[in-house]
Amino acid sequence: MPYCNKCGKEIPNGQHCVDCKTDHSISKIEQNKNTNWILIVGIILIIFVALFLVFKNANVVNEGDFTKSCPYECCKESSGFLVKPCLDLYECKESKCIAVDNDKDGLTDIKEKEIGTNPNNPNSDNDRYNDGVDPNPLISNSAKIDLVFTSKSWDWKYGNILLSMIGGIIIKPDLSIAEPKASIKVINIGDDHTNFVDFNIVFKVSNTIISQKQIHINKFNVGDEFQETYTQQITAGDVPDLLINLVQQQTNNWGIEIQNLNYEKFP
Ligand SMILES: [Ca+2]
Ligand SMILES: [Ca+2]
Ligand SMILES: [Ca+2]
Repeated sequence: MPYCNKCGKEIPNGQHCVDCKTDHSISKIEQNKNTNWILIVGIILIIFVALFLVFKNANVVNEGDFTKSCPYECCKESSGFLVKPCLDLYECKESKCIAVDNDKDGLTDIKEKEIGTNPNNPNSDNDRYNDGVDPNPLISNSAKIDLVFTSKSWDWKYGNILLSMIGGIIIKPDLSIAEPKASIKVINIGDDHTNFVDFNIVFKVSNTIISQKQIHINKFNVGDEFQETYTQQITAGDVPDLLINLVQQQTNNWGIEIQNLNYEKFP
């Protein structure tokens, strides 16, 4: 039986294609052809859109590998995968996002922002302890030395004063003419130790320094107490003639003082 392209079907013998009662404007075959084209164009469009999205999301494409997306929490440039960065204040370490500790003081930058310490300074309050171990990282720890006299005395040896000189001239300069004595108590009432405490005990007569002792204490912890009694032998040769005369006339005018107290301090 003859086939009519216009009708899209066979026509009985004796009839002609022109006799088809079908609308011949678009045959079924042409309709099928058009449908196929629409499908092909649609698929191509979908492929283009998919490729566009893939390349848009890739920040850096590694040489020789354009498709491997990062299967981990993060991937660095040299990882062999597409770069996948971490959030701000985190860094990629062994494919994991780890919070940054820029100044390496044991506190992350996130934590330092939270508590107000400086993420770029390991010791925000400039004391002995870094932020990560400092119980008060914004308040400087420091020793505070309290030093008091518990007693003072000055033992004049009047007999020796008389024996040590004749007519205002010292004849026995090694003779002890006085023995001042000072008992002190030192306490660290601060919140940090100090590696040293230095001070002088100064012995005076009529405001003239006639002798002094230099005291040094090694490491002194918080709450430590130190008590000591210091004596100083003063010989006739230690003091000028004038002072000996003064001592003979005014022996009560003496004084013992602490001077130049120094220890480790932090701002
Ligand atoms: Ca830190
Ligand atoms: Ca810090
Ligand atoms: Ca500190």
